[in-house]
Amino acid sequence: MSRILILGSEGQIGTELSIFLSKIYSKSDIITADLNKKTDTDFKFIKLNALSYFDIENVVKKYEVDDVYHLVAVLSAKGEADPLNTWKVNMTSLFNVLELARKKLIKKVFWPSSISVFGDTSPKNNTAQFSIKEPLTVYGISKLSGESWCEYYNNTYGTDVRSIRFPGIISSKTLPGGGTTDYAVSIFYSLIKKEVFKCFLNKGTKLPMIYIEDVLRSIRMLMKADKNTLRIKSSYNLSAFSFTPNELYLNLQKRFKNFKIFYESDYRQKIADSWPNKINDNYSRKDWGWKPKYSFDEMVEEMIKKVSNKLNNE
Ligand code: AKB
Repeated sequence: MSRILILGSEGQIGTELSIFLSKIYSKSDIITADLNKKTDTDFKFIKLNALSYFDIENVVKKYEVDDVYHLVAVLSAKGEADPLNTWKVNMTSLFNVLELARKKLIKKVFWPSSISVFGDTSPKNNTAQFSIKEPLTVYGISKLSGESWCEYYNNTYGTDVRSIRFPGIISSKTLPGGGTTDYAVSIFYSLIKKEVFKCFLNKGTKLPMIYIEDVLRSIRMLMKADKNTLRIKSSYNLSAFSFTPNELYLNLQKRFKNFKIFYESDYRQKIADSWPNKINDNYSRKDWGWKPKYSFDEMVEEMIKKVSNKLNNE
């Protein structure tokens, strides 16, 4: 069994990944790390800045870490407020982990990329693994560059770094911080709180999305796969379902008749408009058997249950 380190453990993916992996690994083999502890989980927690190579190296050596899940990132919308800092955070933290792997201090790395690597010149529908990529945001530029570096480390040093281009992630434990797809999470909070929802994207903006359970499963499947079957050394396209704000609203309104929405798009509209409507994930399906479990409807049902429970227990 490997010992794992989750960097960015208190974020949207990290808070759920640690719990998910604790069903596979023994709890004592999971080390979580972030700038600050935000959740009430009782995993071993290290306060750490992923920009410091030596801080990560010390943890890796002290706890004899095998695999690192590197989830630290400034997302697409927030990233635009301070482009140079976004570049610094997203790239320096990645290099720190890639260097640990190159030096053979760790065995395997997982690093998430995103649909933000695509841009206005990419095909909108059925966007393929190797479609044109001209990202609009600093976040997208950092993810695309990061993908190339992962591929470089894989090819040049034999580093085992694996990556997935995630669509918008819908989850209930921790709110995503500063993404363009965040409306699809916050809408559930407005619904349960009986508030009118103000949507920052236009009603017809179709985007690829995925439910967190499928995100966790995909990470596990890719990390478990035989390295020799993985043809993509940069990052794998991944798909689950796509919908517009209006389709999500109508789905919710079917169940909650009085729920109201209004649309007031802002700077995030331009970012969303540059992203694909639907992703082609043939390489993931062929190379490591990817198939999503959650449909749009199932995600909606789960989110209503989970967000209701969460708010009732607050
Ligand atoms: C964002 O909106 O920035 C993220 C993403 C799609 O990578 N959720």
